[in-house]
Amino acid sequence: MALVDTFRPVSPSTSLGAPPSPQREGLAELEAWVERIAALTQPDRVHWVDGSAAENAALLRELVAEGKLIKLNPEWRPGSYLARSHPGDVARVEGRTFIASEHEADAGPTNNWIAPDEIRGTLDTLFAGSMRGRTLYVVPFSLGTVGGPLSHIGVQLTDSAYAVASIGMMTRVGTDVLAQIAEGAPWVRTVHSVGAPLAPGEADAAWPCNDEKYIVHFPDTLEVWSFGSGYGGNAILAKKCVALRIASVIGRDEGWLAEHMLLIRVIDPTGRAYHLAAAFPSACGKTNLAMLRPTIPGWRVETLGDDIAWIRPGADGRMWAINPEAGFFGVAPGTGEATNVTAVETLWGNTIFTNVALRPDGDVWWEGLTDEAPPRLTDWEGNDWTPASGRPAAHPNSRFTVGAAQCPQIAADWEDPNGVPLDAILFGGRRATNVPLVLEATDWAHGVFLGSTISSEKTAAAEGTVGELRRDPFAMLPFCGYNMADYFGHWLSVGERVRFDRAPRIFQVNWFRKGADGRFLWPGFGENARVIDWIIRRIQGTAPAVSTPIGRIPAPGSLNLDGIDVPEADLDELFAIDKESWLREADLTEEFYATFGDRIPAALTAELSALRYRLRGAPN
Ligand code: GTP
Ligand code: SPV
Ligand code: MN
Repeated sequence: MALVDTFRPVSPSTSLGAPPSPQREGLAELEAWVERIAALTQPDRVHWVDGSAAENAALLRELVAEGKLIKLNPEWRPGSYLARSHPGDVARVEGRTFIASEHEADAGPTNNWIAPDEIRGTLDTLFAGSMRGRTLYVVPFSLGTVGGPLSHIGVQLTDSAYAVASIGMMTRVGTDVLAQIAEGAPWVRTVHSVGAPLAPGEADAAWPCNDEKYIVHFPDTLEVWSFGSGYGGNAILAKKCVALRIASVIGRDEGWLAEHMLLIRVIDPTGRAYHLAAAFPSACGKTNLAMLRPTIPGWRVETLGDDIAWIRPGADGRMWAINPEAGFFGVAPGTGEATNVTAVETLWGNTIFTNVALRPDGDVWWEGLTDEAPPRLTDWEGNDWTPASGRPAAHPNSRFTVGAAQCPQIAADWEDPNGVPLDAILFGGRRATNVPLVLEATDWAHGVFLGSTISSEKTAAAEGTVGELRRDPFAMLPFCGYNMADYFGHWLSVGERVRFDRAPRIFQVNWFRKGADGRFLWPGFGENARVIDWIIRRIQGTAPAVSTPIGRIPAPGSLNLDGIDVPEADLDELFAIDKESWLREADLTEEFYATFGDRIPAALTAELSALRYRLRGAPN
């Protein structure tokens, strides 16, 4: 079939007419690179992805025919599919993620550094013949609208059709990106192989992958090489690898910020609109807040993005942000009518689900979709399941992939290439203790200090022990492509390029504080609108706050609690600031900063000293 033939929709002599030589050079470089990688990986076929609906439909048909996707019952879930991964390939592999900068110090202590020369040799060996028996797909993608002033383009070479279908939803893919390359636009090179070559006649696995995994970034040459995994951020390289790790390096050099942040527009009861970006670590509530349905009357939220924001100081002295992605790759468990009805509505169809459970009627289910589990399911590994099975039916990091346009509350102008001006930036994490529900920074440097000290309990989004507390500054620990201390300094310097009275205000939030009995003290989800309401009234200058040693918190009575029942004792605990614990946090921050040696900006060590001074002087 046409799909598996070598197919070049844009060639210098045909679709683009007869371009002058720079244009021909742009494509020639791409073609030469594709040929080089094909010679290394030895695929049976090369397919240039044009991004058309017909091509996507053919890909999905082929994936179903090969047993790699299960077509869901169109009566319940039209145009939707279920993929079941290999049980050893279910999340990002942070231990196998490397930054191959020339100098080790440029990767910094929070990244796994590897010498570029050494790893190039390893990759050459791993990728040699790795696509045998498979198709090499050439996927040109744009992060941000094609040609937008804040957009960047790249090409992913991959032997996974599942990855191609996913990238098609998560980014803008197709021939108009090739036209940009032809015109000489710079582009990021990414190569991905599941690392499972097929001998002639050998049957394929439903989820081909390799036990050995490498996710390698070359920040000096803007390249990514990923081997062995087909899952999420390991395989959709435009997402974490390019839009965060590589883009953070480009942003450092060009004066902007690539951030692990959701982006929303909040409209108050008078109709005034505000734009908020919020950085929470993986599986800590970005998608949920991005799709917030406020429980307080008169407020509305429009979704702009749920995972990544690119932020740049504008000529007007404000900070402008775009969501570079075109879809959502969201956590399924915990997404239900009661928690995130917007997500549930978004997933009505045209969705690829990965590692959720299958219902006997051909629809999907996961923990939290409904209060009660169906009596009989097939679990994410393909085994029979009943509520008595004693294990989750869906993997804790099971996900949905869906186009952003399907979100019922997506902002009408979500694709505006200029983005939106930011009014506030929020930092958060999962903290059972210490961190209050909401806290306002006193100024930009204090806000950067708050961002740099974020810690959070580990979640299932990456391999490792769930629940363990770790530092996750700016929610960027796994995603910053260079030395994190330099990144803190970059935040400080970008802040100097906005007008002091137009800089976004910075807040820290924590939906996850728990009582002594282990239950969440704050109802969360839609009720988080009450915290947003306070934040916006702070920006308007109408909500009172009280100063504490760690920042400003709502003055008693200033948080709108009409219509919910949060016991007075819980409220006290939500905002309790224990001096001794905070002095211990300050010690831990000092230890953390020390890992960077003298690269930590002086403004941040000054913030730490000031915090200790206030804590020691404050009455208990
Ligand atoms: P990534 O896609 O991995 O970056 O995750 P995310 O930050 O988008 O997290 P998401 O919104 O998918 O939420 C992850 C989990 O946190 C889900 O199980 C949610 O139900 C839960 N969660 C989200 N918001 C809240 C909240 O306000 N309170 C509580 N208790 N849980 C929440
Ligand atoms: C995250 O882990 O922050 C995600 C999922 O958004 S992945 O794309 O796999 O990184
Ligand atoms: Mn994320």
